[in-house]
Amino acid sequence: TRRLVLILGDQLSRQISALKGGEKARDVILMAEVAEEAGYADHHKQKLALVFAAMRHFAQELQDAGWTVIYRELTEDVADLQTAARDAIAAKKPEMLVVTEPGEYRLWDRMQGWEEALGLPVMIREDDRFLCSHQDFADWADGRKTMLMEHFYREMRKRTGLLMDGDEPEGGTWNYDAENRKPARDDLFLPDPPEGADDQITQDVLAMVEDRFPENFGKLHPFSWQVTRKGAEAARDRFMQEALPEFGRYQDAMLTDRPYMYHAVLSAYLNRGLLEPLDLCERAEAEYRAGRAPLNAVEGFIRQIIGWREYVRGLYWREMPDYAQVNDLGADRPLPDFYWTGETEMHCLSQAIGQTIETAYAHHIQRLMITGTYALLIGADPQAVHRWYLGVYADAYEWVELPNTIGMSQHADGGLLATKPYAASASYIDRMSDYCGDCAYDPKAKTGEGACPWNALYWDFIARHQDRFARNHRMRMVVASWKKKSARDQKALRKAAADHMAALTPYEG
Ligand code: FAD
Ligand code: DLZ
Ligand code: SF4
Repeated sequence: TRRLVLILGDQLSRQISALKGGEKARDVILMAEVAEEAGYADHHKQKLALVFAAMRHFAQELQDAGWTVIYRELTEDVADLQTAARDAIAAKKPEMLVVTEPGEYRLWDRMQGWEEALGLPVMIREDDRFLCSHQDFADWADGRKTMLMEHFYREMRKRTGLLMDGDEPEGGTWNYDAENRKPARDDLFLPDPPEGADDQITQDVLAMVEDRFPENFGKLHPFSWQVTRKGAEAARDRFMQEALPEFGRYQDAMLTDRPYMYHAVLSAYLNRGLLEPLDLCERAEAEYRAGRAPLNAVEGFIRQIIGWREYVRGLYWREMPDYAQVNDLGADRPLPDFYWTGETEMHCLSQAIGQTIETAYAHHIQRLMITGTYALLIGADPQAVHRWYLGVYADAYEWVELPNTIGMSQHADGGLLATKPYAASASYIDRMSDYCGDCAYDPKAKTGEGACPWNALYWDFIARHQDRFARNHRMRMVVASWKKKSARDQKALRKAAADHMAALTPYEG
């Protein structure tokens, strides 16, 4: 049977399930840059350039390997993937369309209508790049009262055998997070920032993005992303050597103008098929076994990948489509305009947003505890927060972004993913970063001239939701502290928060 094999922009692997059983002499591969995919979010300019440059390099690689590839460039103005498929079917007359399931529900839902619309059998194959299949996740989750990540993670450790000592976890403990919360000093020796690709294909794509997406989020240059498997592997190797040993200790730390710290900066490659999760974990484990990286670093890294990454994907597919609409705290404020400009006196936010504009990257704690927590405290509409995160990061795909945003960071899912909201006041930021030292505000002052707005916002958030949080055993103490405050202090805090929120300029993009 002659097949048309559709490969999506985040499936750039020769091992992708859609290609299994394919024959070069018989089948045709389709890859397409289309308006709908480019337009479903306010994608960061660097994200668009990375998607298209990596797609074009991969198409080239397939052609060099002897495949027939139809490649549609964005300038051909193809509306959507279905149209691209229809055109290819008309030209090549295949008997069947094969595709690996898309990562995002939106596209999966569309594909359910393709057989009828395209008039041929459409085979949607499972995406076996993940270590936990939909069925595996269902087997784990069904009948459980709570779906805690930590429990899932232990199962995944046992199943993969990563960092296991027989049936026991290496070192005797499953999770070394307690060792991974060191604040950083600004005299730390940090690895150099990544260098990007600079070949002709990439240059062409950069020019196209500049031309066609001038109003999109973020800056296009400098473009510091790799666009091939080879480049991604070099970035991977560099991480293992230079950053992994300190990854754990400083995992939660933040420093002014040091966007990458000791983080991997590999999610954008993993999520596109340029790297494989198990390979990354095995290499990290080998660094530990060889005595080059400590257990807390390697365990922490492996947990992010076989734990969090697989867990949020399982949850996403289990809970969609309803999950996209949850808003358990009834939050409805628009995001302030400084999420698009970085222009705010709050140094923590100007740093996290500023580097997002510059690099299409922020590490986990910046996403969770700076831009995420601030949005949570002001009661921002989870949909608006979701749209922002889906656009602004080079690694953003809904299957991973949505649970992290709606669940972990905005607590909009009623505590399904995280048992307590990630709320924090200035003292947390002051402890974990050097941001407060260079700030116009005083992190220690609660109210009054020059007081850090986070303090009043924090208490106002607790006050707004006190009845709900009083029922949460992890939040009860905080509610009790709020209740112990004098009426005068409570009033002053709530007024400071209200004044701050009233002064925000809503984004009207
Ligand atoms: P490292 O910190 O070095 O971690 C190593 C790897 O572990 C990452 O490459 C990533 O693949 C994986 N990982 C780490 N944390 C998570 C997590 N919470 N969920 C899933 N995988 C994880 N990650 C995305 O890949 N895409 C997103 O769109 C995305 N959106 C997020 C939105 C919010 C609000 C938050 C709080 C987190 C989000 N994350 C997202 C998770 C995490 O922040 C990024 O994976 C991480 O910052 C990527 O940088 P890194 O490669 O340097 O990661
Ligand atoms: C992110 C993205 C963008 C911007 N453009 C394309 C595209 O033009 N063609 C394509 O096949 N894929 C693109 N992608 C990645 C897709 O959004 C991704 O494949 C789906 O959302 C499913 O995860
Ligand atoms: Fe952020 Fe407040 Fe610290 Fe300034 S003082 S950096 S606003 S936490």
